[in-house]
Amino acid sequence: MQALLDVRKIRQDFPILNRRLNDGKRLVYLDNAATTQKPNEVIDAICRYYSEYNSNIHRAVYQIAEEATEEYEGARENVRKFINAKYQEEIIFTRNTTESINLVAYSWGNANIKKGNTILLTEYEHHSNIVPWQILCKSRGGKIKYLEVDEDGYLDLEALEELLSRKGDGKIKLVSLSEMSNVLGTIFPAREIIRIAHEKNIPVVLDGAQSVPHMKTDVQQTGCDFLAFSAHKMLGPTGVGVLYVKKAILEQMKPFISGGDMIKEVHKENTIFNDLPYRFEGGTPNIADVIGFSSAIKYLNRIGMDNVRDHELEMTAYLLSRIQEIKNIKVYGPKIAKDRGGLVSFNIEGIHPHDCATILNDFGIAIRSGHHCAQVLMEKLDIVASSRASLYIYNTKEEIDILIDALNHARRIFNI
Ligand code: 7TS
Repeated sequence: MQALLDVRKIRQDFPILNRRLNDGKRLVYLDNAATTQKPNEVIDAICRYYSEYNSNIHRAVYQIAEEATEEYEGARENVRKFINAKYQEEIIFTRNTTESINLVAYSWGNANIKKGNTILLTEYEHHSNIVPWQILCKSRGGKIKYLEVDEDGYLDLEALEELLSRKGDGKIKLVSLSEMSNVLGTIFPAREIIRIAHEKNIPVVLDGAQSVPHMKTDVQQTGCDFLAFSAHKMLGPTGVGVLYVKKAILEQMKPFISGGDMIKEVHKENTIFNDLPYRFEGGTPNIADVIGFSSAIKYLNRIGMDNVRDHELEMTAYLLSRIQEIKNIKVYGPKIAKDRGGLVSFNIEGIHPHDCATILNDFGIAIRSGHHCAQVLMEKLDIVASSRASLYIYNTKEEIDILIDALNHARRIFNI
């Protein structure tokens, strides 16, 4: 079968993949769910901004400031197209997924959550989709309910429908969930979940931190009301996130960060806020990295998000089948590759995940170990930590083989 992506060619675009570690071992980077590597194009775009047209945006009339504004706003248009949003005004640049969700919790939440209202999350959420809601509910007198995830890493949509049908005191006012779990790897049926919620007029926040980088996103098709994601998990720089909000909802929301750039007029006693989306981007934004992110999107568009997904599916199927050859291993999440994104979390009985990651490091392999900012899920799984290997467009089957050999080596060290 012909390879889906020209991975050899792609790898040449990522200078860090030439890095040698520990007596010349090649870096095997398998921590893409934490952050991905950056291609030359992204690094160059950031360099070009600082060396050719560094200036502040949205204010000056001189040429380089106009160039910077044009590139920054061009990035917004690229993001809009990438997720198929209807209007540019619906795209807000933040620092990361965490800030995007905090913006929703603060701005939408404070206006809409009242005493006794319930927010529905799931048990597999990242802390950034739990803590802002806890803080909101503490101050507003709201409650949080968690939709259970089953042993194989799936949600029960009938249980969801039942919960969302509750009337009176326990009525659910908002659903906020991740489209793909950063621990289980499960891809959840966002479109179906949103359809069920919308039947009851309940808005949905989608945490797209793990899904947007790995598959085609179409906010008009899924119908989500809010979508949060981070540039750094999709070849872009750190320090840039996106919040998409449906225009009709955004128009009703109050600003989150206030000060310069988000205003039209300021007087001693009152302020007239700027138009959308600038009203939600107070202060000088991360101009260089937004421009870098725009390059990352162009890079992904050139590859094609369907090809990204197909490549990861092939790699995930291979990783899943090979990792299960290892004795005494417990793999979390769905057994079927197509229900997953490109990550696999696991524990080998008798080896602490941190020891496992440390031994793998001797082989030049980078994986994450720990609670993955998902301690509610860890409690559910009755573990404190796991190891996790996560893939992207530049990973190969050879790298998976290196991982499996290293895991077997770890087993031998521990006599397991
Ligand atoms: N939501 C999910 C599902 C995530 O996986 C992460 C980051 C976030 C939100 C927060 O993103 P941030 O850009 O604001 O930090 N997940 C991980 C991870 O799994 N390992 O490191 C970061």
